[in-house]
Amino acid sequence: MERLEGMEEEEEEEEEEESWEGEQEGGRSAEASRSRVIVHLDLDCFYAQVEMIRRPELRAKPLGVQQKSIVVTCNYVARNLGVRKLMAVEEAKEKCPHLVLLNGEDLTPYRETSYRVTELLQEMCPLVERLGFDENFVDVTELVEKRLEQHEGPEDLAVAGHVYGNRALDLHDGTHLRLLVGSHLASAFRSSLATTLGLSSCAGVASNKLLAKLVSGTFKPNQQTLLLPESHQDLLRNLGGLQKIPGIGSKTFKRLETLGIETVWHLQSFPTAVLEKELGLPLARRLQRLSFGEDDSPVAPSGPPRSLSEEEAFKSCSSEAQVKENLEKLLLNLLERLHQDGRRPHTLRLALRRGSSASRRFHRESRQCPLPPHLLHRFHKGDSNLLASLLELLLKLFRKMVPPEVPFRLNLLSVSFSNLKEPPGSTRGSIGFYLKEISTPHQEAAGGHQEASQLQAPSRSEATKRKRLVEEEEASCPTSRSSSSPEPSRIQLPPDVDPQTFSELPREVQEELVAQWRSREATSKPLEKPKATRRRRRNPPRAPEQLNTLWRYMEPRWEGTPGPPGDSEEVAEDLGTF
Ligand code: DCP
Ligand code: MG
Ligand code: MG
Repeated sequence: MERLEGMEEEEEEEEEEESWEGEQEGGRSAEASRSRVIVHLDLDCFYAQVEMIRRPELRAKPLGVQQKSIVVTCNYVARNLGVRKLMAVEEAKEKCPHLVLLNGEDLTPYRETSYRVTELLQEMCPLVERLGFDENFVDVTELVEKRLEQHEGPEDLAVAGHVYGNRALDLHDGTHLRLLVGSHLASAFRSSLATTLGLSSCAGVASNKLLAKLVSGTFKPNQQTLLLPESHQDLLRNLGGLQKIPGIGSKTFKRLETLGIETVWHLQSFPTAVLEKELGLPLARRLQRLSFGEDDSPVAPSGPPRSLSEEEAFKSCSSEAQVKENLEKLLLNLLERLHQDGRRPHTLRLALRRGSSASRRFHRESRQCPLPPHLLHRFHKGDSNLLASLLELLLKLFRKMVPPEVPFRLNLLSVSFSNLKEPPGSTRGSIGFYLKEISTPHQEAAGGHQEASQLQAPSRSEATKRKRLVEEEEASCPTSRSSSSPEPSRIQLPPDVDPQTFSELPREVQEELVAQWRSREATSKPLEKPKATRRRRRNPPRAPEQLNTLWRYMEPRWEGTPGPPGDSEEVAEDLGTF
């Protein structure tokens, strides 16, 4: 399949722009954001690193990852020989005749590694937000504060990595001190990624997401950079094009260009009143704030992906038979991924792009529909008709965009499943599963159900995930508190439940559990043994002391950790049932 995530970033640039700006509205106040410490991590030559892990004998060779006729990335050996990211294969081979090219059209290994990176970071700090495949933001503000409290100052007075502009730190300045500790944390994150997953990365440490992202690539590869407030303006003015600022996509860039604004300095010094008149007050203000490096957007912890998509680009696709063939291929891949994910989609979406390569940008059209109820229960059962039914739905969506009698020429098709939910009765996301898993070793051994690894005390990451499951459960099924429900503290707990754990659960969850146990008693049916999920197999529980030294900076603080974004954010365009 084609480089989906990268392409999405490119194609939906305006969308990304919206979301970056949108986040600012709900953000913290500018005052609070000044005191934050944010780390941005970006993996080095990501796809090429994944390939080098799979084939270590290629490490010392110039290596490129090819999708269609483009080298989407290459290792640093190749970069030293003149090969660049997104170079045409032909040109790359001219620059470097010995370039080894691997096909990178199957994104599975990159996707898997990407999630392992985020999971590992989440084990070290709960506030991790994914950005694309190879980037993560980590809000380390609280870890820094804790560290400073514990040691009454930084443990090590030397900055880890570089300081942008080579400025000296003033250790009497609280902001400098916090950033200094942030640099130690960033270094620990990077070491952990290197030792655990064998991946090298770059990091930026600054007081907000925008600046951390902008500074992280200053020294590459495998290096990190701290940005002091005194250097904000230098960094911004040295950026070059305005498009380097995340949040300024092509469309906005063009609008600014027509006003004669081409650099950060132009934008900063452009009369605000004129900008407001031209672009409207909210956009004008946001853009000018971005140009000064102001960004209040919080690091929003990422949950599992909200949708799964696959797409295929081609030179031309102009018959229904070709469309069908491509859709079937995409569906097969998606069904395999859905099977591994374990959730069920409730919305199906088809996107296409027409015309020549010149009109590629911003010309995606899409239609989506809810999946009819009779199809929902056929997911994950190896139902051979499922594929045919989904294909039929997709063709109907297709015909809404391309009427039968109209000739067409497409260069991209994309299918996505969204509004993903745990299937009813799944123990994976249920609170029953949560309690079962954190039962004591003694109780589990007596029950004899759990695998050996699960008999150990849960690692913090596992516990955090379970906590999230509870939060998801709470979010998705708000239980109206019944006045007749019993006081949970007075009920008789089943033998496999740890009373301490139970007492710490929110009241609503306790009540729901009680209801679940009652119905279990009524039917005398034991709780199902939870299925091991792929995510969990990929990241088996580890004892906290095995994780890394960052544990000493932390105390449990799961209470404030929001769960994955809810489905309420999904807006399904109901095209009626088919
Ligand atoms: N990617 C893609 N298509 C794009 C951009 C990126 O397929 N248009 C993929 C390939 C990259 C990965 O995304 O390996 C991450 O993108 P980066 O821009 O971070 O590039 P790299 O990680 O490869 O290199 P660097 O070391 O410069 O970060
Ligand atoms: Mg990268
Ligand atoms: Mg990147």
